[in-house]
Amino acid sequence: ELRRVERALLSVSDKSGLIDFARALNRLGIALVSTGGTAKAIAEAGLPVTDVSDLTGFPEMMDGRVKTLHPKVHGGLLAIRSHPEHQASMLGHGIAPIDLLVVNLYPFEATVAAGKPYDDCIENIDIGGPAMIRAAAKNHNDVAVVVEPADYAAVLSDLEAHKGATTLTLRRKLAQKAYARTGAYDAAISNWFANELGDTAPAYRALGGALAETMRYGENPHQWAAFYRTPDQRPGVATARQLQGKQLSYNNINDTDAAFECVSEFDPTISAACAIIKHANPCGVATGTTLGEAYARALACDPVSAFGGIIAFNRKLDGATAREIVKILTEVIIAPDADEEAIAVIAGKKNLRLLVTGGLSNPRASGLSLRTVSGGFLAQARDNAVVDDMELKVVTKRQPSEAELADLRFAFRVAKHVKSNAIVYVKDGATVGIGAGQMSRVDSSRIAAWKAGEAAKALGSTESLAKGSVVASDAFFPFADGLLAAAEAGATAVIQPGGSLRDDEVIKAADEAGLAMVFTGHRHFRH
Ligand code: 93A
Repeated sequence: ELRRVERALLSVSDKSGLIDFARALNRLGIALVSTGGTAKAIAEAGLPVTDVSDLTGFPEMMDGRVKTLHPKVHGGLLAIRSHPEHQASMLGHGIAPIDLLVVNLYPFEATVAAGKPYDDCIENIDIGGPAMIRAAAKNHNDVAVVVEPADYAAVLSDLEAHKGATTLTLRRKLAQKAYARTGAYDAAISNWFANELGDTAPAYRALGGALAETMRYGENPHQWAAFYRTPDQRPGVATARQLQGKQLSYNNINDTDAAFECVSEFDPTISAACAIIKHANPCGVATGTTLGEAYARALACDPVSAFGGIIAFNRKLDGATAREIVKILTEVIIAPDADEEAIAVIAGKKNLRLLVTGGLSNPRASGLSLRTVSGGFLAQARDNAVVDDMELKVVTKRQPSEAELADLRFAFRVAKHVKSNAIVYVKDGATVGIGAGQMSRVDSSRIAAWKAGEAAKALGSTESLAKGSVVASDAFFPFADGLLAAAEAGATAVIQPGGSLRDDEVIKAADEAGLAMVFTGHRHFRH
């Protein structure tokens, strides 16, 4: 599997490290063939080099567009050395083997990045380079291919260690890199074209998505946007059937997903459930014996924020509930199904979108969660942890009552769907105060408590809804302050992951305040 290198072809735009590498190849007795600029640089360094046009018998022509695209080059790269017919073809046509190919491509990406005009970008699309790279990589059993200066050292040490030969292990690795390079190069060209055309599809094809629709705009009107569907066919916003209403916007789809993923946490055989979402955060989540009751209780948590919200249900939408919903402005309703009466009621609101999914999203299903960062993207497993599967540990002197425990579970289930720092107050299977997205946990605690007071006022009550509630925190309380804010607001029991350095302090504070507290051992950050 060792292959002696007799002849190398070098054709590089990035000439860094070239001369040292060429000199080392020459010292190993390797003959050098090269294209215009590369040959010139090598010759100027005093090294012997053959011009590729002497090899092909053709001048480099058409502004260099055609210089290496010739059977003398491609035959020399592609011929299987041990193949009698390939051997015969080489002999018959005067083709000499090329055992090492050193190419780096016209700087297309850099030309685009420099904001150069259209024609310059086009001229920097390398054709001959990728053709040679792909040919050599295909024939890696006989040929080594180097696509960036960073690999010169590894190739030299292989050659030096094996008396001017390369190992199959190295050639394979180089072939893999070669195709990665040509793949990325073509993707860059395609993305550039897409950008020129205002087409958004190719940028995300790599993620396995198929373009479902382009939207009028993204999160803001100056941002383009499109929706892609992945092969993952879980019931949800991507697979739902829209029965009526305007086209969903970018923000609608994002919020509808948040709403449906949240409500899907609630087993429809146990109770009806409703989640109302604004800006991807729940402003009310509740269970009930009927959807109508669940909706009314979810709405009561924060009726001001719920205006213009998105509503998700875990059961088939009925007419009575639909009649309640249309009393205030709502953007989207999503449910596993809707009965005829509900459909007829919603039909009276032309713009209101009604989506049916055919089922719920399994909260335990695995999946992928993605987000972009500058210059890349982050991928992680879907948060499919469910509080019912967690081992809850009571850490206080007081045990939570059955009713408290049920509410604690409910609260932690909701907290999973609230942006961190998340604090959720719950009473009798309904949220009564939600604090979302604060940089400090104690601020989220205070906001949630304040909202519980506001919700009470809206109901004409002077006693905060947080009185006699339980509270969930998506991550541990680092200090006792957040917990004490919750106790002060009237919470009687707490659920949180635990695991703070100051757990002892926090538990002591809970005991002193007469709270019951359970640890889940699981965190539900959501950013
Ligand atoms: O214009 S090309 O697509 N046509 C070709 O036949 C060809 N062969 C090599 N570009 C071609 N190349 C590229 O030229 C190489 O990939 C390399 O980037 C560049 C080296 O040119 P020079 O040696 O003249 O600096």
